Amino acid sequence: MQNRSASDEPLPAGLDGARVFVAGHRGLVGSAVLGELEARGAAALVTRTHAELDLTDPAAVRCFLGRERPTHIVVCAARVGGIAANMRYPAEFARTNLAIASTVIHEAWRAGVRDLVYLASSCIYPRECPQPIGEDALLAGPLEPTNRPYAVAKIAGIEMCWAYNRQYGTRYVALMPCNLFGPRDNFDLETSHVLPALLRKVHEASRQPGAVVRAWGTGRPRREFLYSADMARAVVHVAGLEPARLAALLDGDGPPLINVGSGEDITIAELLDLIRDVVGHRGPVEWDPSRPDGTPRKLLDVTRIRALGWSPRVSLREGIERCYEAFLASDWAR
Ligand code: GFB
Repeated sequence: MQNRSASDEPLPAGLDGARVFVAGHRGLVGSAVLGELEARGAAALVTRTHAELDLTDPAAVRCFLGRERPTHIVVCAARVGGIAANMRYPAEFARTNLAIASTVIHEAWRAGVRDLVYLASSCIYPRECPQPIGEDALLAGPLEPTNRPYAVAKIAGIEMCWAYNRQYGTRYVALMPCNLFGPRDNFDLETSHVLPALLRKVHEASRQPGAVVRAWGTGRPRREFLYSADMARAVVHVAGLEPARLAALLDGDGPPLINVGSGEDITIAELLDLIRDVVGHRGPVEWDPSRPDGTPRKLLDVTRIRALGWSPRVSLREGIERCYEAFLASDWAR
């Protein structure tokens, strides 16, 4: 089962007759967005694999957009990873994400694409922020050092969306999701995010009596999680807003930012307990404080997306159950 989606919702009016390019359609979010659009009967969807189109190559992207002429672009493509990947590959995280933003946003405008949804992340906000974090916290303080190159690259993309809206009258919107998870997640233990990593560790320990689950850090940081299919519903909802509602959103003083989250966070230790419960693991757990905790907390203020009419449907427990099902059916479990 991949990306079971909320297909009972109609295609929003703003996407009637749209031709949507989903950039990064094989990733965690991009595959969910594609599934959601297909389930809602979107007629014209355009995709390219990484091998077919390099999104950091302006000439290739120009040629592709000129040929395919999408009306909407959803930018899910990115170089992403968990706390260890961010620390190990800072140059790639900075360079690739900057290049994707600068290429795709600029070429979208050149090709006359009026509507674009750009995905960033809650780690773009300052490390020490009043909680929950409102969209106005952008650039209000120093960033979390473990993911600063990634965050700066994503902030550059947000600023481009805003700048192009102001100078060229485009309607480019940036979504800030909390920590996402779901089918097609990365379960590699050194590069993944915490939820898939712990799901795999707990699964493997549950198959070997007495095996220890080794979790990183202190377990005390708090994180907010959202299931990928719910994120996809948010993307489709925002991409499909009627022009007047979108214009009202973009007319404000601040950047065209919208937080997307469940509205609740839990500690990493609580997350581990929940995962052990879903998997049925009773064995020992050890914490490795030599591994970084990262930011202490990043709970998003989701007032804006709620006011636009979106709310999540999948609870954290149900999401973990679905994700575990997908993991068991994947090559990662072999
Ligand atoms: O999900 P995660 O890797 O990244 O880690 P961030 C979240 C928390 O889980 C940290 C702890 O406190 C980790 O120390 N943790 C415990 C683990 N056990 C594990 C484990 O086995 N693997 C992993 N990966 N973590 C990322 C940013 O930050 O969040 C990205 O680096 C992005 O840029 C993403 O914004 C959403 O939540 O700390």
